[in-house]
Order: sequence, then structure tokens, then C-alpha cells
Amino acid sequence: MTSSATTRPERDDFTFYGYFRSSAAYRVRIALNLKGIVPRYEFVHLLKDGGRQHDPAYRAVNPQELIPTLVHDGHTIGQSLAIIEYLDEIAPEPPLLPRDVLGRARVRQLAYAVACDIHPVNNLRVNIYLRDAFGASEEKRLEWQRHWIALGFVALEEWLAHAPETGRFCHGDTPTLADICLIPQLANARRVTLDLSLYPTLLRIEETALAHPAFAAAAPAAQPDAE
Ligand SMILES: N[C@@H](CCC(=O)N[C@@H](CS)C(=O)NCC(=O)O)C(=O)O
Repeated sequence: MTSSATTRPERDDFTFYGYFRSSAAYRVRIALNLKGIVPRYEFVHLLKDGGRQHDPAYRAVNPQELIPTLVHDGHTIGQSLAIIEYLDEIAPEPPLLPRDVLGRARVRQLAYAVACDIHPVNNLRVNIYLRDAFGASEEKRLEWQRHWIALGFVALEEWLAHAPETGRFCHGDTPTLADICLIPQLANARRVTLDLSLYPTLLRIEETALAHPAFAAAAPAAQPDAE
């Protein structure tokens, strides 16, 4: 783990453990940026030395050996959605969930479709297991990822394209938890060269989001640990 040297003023009560390419960390970076919170960054390289998420020092922070982790005022929180909802509760403006109960359900539906169904089956440790236990080649593992992402994106496109609630973002004209999950997943989809032309609404929302400073500053390539 190494500390960042950032030019922005850091909050010494927040420490964020992340990795530039991690989409779960990317989600939290977007939320932190939307809330205007600049944490102290600790970079956990997921590939070096067999994966530094497995180092005892990091395991003591997060026994799941996954990133991201946020430490606030000495309290340690894992799981990106738990972190984001925590941030939304301690810093309510701008809200990351709609005020109305049906709106919140819709946004969570979209967010969980990414975070609970698409992302977990494509994680690094799943890919390593596919390779080591089943001998899956790199091409087969890419095919695996494209398959699961496409399956999820078909549903997201349908939900988003035909709903009056969809605005410039997934829900209305301001970013919510749904965009926070979608945009990093689109970055992953590009990494595995998924054909995105079938998802015009996702692409339109991505264009809007990437023009937003909170999303732009959270992009993998904009991180100090980017390679
Ligand atoms: N559900 C978790 C997923 C966290 C996760 O899978 N993080 C990935 C990076 S995106 C990771 O740390 N992978 C390390 C590994 O697979 O060994 C969350 O939302 O925080």
C-alpha cells in the first residue's frame, strides 16, 4: 500500500483504499467527488506481488481482501454500496437516491443489476479461478465477461430506454447511485471489448456522465496510480 500525493486538500478523517482500475473503487470515487470529500488515498495494487489485497496489512483492514474500503473517523466500512449509502447519509447533499420511495426502488434496481449481478461474476478472483481451476484461456475469460455484461446490459437498456423516469442520467437529470454503478461497468465493458452499439441509452447516459466533473475526476485514467 502506498499513499497518494494529491494537489487537492485532503480530509484527514477519511482514508480510502482503492485501485485505479477497480470499478467498485471507481463507484466510490464518483460518490466522494459528488459529495466534495477528498480522502487520503491508499493504493492497493490488485496485481502486483500476487495481489496486495491479500497482504496481511490490508487483510487487517478488510478481511474480504477486496477493495474498496473507507475508513472514517476510525470506523472501517467495506462494500462500495454500503460506503456510498453511508456517504449519502452523513453528507446528504447532493442526494444520491431520489426522495420518493418508488424512485429509490428504481435506482436501486438499476444499481443492483450492476453491482449484484454483473460485477461479481467478472471479478479478478473469479477470472483467476476460471484460469487456474478450469484452464480457461484469456480469450475464454474475455468471452465469459462479455457474456455476463451483455446479459445485464440488455435488461438495463430496456429499463432505461422505455421509462419516463429516465432523464439525462439514469433517473432524472442528476446523478444517482444508478449512474455511479453504470459508468464504471461501462468502462469494464470497454476493457473486454464488448460491442456497446446495442445499448444506445447506456451510451447516451455515459456521455452525459463523463462530462460531469465528479465522474471525469473519478475515471481510472485520472487516478494517481493509473498505469
Ligand atoms: N461487492 C464488492 C465488490 C468488491 C470487489 O470485487 N472489488 C474488486 C475490484 S473491482 C477486488 O478487490 N478484487 C480483488 C480480487 O478479486 O482479488 C463491492 O461492491 O465493494
